[in-house]
Amino acid sequence: MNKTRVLMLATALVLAACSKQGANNATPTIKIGHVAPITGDQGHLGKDNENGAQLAIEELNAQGVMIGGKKVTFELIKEDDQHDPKQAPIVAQRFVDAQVAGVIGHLNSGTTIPASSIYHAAGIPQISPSATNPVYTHQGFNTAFRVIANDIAQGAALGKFVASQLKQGRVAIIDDQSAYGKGLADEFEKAAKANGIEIIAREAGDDKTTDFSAILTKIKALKPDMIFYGGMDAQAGPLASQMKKLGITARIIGGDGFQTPEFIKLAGDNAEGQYASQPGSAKDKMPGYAEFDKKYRARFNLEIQNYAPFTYDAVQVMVAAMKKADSTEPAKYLPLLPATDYNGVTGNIKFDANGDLQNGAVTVYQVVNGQWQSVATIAAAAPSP
Ligand code: ABU
Repeated sequence: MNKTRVLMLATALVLAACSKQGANNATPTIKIGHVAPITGDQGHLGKDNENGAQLAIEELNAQGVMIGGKKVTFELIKEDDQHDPKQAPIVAQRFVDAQVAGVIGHLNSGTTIPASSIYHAAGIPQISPSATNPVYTHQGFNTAFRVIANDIAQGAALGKFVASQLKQGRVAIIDDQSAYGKGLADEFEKAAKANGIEIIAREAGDDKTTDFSAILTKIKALKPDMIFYGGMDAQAGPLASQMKKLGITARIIGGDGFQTPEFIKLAGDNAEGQYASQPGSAKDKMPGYAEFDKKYRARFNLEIQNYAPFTYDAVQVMVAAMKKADSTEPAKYLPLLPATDYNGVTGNIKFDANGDLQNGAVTVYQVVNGQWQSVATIAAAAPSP
């Protein structure tokens, strides 16, 4: 072999070694899945969730997270399930195939529950920031967690509030037949009856209903003190307006699905005086809410709709477990998630044996002068069974 060939071979070997070393030192990219309805009538809520998760990912990447002796980069893989229970397992399988390290989502109980069995079978940790139906964490899946109080707590708090603070005795219930809307209405009905309230009607639309005139005409004849609505803001907004049009003066009360600026935008003046609850302390009492709100507005030029602080916390909780395990492998960090003790924007996050939030309070808000104002925070009821 002549001198030139020897030199070329040596150079090639050095380059190959350098490139191998480079690959070993390269910043690993860790995929975290996020899923919510990004299109359709809940798109504003889905985007809000996605933005909260995105903000957490950007901050973590800017801080530089060391795991397994390497600086890792997180990438949010974004999916849209259109709040469709049939679409959710398809999206879940896409995440499994993409080998995501964890999933933040889904937004809706009706999608979170069917998707959860796919994540469980694949051993992928799932943290929902917003799905509140108790079934999600009561299926015996060690992969299922949520960072928001469930509807056993929310229904109990609402029943107690209507009876003891508003002192309303005759309530009509309407729900949207979704896992969330019907589930919350069932929990409210139980709690209301236990607190001495008479449920004078139980009616249902679906999660696309925006014309409530037939249901409201029936209910009006029964002269309710209040109407409980189990569902989301895209339906609750028109419901409030149609009540006014029919001359129904009873107030609406419901859960987190419509405790949003979007409800006020849709209902306009008819939002005034209506009530809705939100799991957690009052927003102005959440430890990191004001700072988060500032960062969120600066980054997205939007106001928070609802669960963005919860998705932000969900990402942080997942990454905290990875850091503690010094691994982003689901099998290695999943066992550390149940021991989470994380002080987030929304408060302290600890899970019970089911993966539900421990000690989750519920706050009831009322629209006053076109803004949601907190009127009562009700401590968590008994822990979920
Ligand atoms: N928690 C209300 C909205 C999401 C859901 O549970 O379906």
